[in-house]
Amino acid sequence: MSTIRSDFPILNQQVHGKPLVYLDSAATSQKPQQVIEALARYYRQDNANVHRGIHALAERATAEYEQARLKVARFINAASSKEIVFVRNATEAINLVANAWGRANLRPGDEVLITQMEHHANIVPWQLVTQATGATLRYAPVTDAGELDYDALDSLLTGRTKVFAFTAMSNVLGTINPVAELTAKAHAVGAIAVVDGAQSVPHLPTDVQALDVDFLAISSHKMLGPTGVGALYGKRALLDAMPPFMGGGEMIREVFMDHSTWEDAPLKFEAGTPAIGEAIAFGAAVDYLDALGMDWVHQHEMEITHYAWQRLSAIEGLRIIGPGPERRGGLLAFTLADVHPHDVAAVLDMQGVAVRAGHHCAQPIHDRYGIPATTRASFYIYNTPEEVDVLAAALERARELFSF
Ligand code: C6P
Repeated sequence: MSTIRSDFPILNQQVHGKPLVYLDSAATSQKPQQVIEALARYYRQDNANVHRGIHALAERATAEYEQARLKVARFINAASSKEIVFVRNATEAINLVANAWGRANLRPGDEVLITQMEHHANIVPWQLVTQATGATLRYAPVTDAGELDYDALDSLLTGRTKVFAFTAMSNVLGTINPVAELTAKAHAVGAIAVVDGAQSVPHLPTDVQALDVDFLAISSHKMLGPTGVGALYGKRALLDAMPPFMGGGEMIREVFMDHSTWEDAPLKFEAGTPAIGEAIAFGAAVDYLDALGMDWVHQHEMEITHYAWQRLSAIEGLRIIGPGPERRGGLLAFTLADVHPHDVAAVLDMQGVAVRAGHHCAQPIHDRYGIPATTRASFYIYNTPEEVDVLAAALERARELFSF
């Protein structure tokens, strides 16, 4: 653990006179030296535009950019790197599918099914595309225990369903959804499965071929990589059949006055100059996680989460929302009596503990439980049980301060 922590220089600092305890990796993870160095090295040595120049720097930048695409493809076991589109983040990945696939395939009478536990990134793009196409948006409900309601889900998946879009892991409940099973249910009614992997890919082994998902959205910044880059995995046949989402340089084959023709996927979806250095550093983040092994990553988080569950459940007035620790990923969102989550987070911050408070861009799931907001602690490879002890002590301090 001390070797891992020494790779993250940012963790070694004091906040308000206390050692930083960073428990906000679900919002964005910290970056190891190796990733920071990959980004700096690119700008120091290789900076050039990709797929355009014929000089040495341009060739190096292009090779490294394409190498990063290959690393991401291997990380999720895609059949080919042509199935990886570099985008800005998971949000853009889902918008790409909703716009490119959705606008070409959805008609009045069709249905898009999402779930009540989605992040706004997997709600709003579907609201926009169903409004534009005349299709109908439906929601699969969530049980009191924070799981999908499978009976309701089965009745909502019908021959009218063209898209079933769901998160692999909720950023509020922590629920890990059975992606292969849900994908099979979508395919059984002829729908495509669009999976939001923003919270799962950084934390769990992912094999898109075994899961058989049609699309998977990924953010680099939640898995040790830089902001400004993410990936959309899409099955080759689907990407090939889709029209582009944005037009411009890089994505065309030929441009005439009255029409244009497109590059093959993935370039067809990468209009304009991409985040080159960030994509290369994303590749370095994948290398880092590969070296640790995703089974280890998951195991480590499970241990911390079980421990945190046990410590936090013992705090009077604290209510964790979502399923038990054996059915969730590495995060806990909770309420503390009727203290506003922002006040809880502010007290924790004074103890050096960084957590997130608010609706975490997932208002419908908070509405489901009749609460406007929660405080959320989220864990990653660099967190330790001792940090959970600091969190628990800081929450006890909050209890004293708000005297209940
Ligand atoms: N959730 C959180 O604090 P972007 O912003 O595009 O990188 O990721 C969007 C996104 C999509 N799906 C899920 C399940 C997510 O959790 C997120 C991002 C952060 O929970 C920031 S709002």
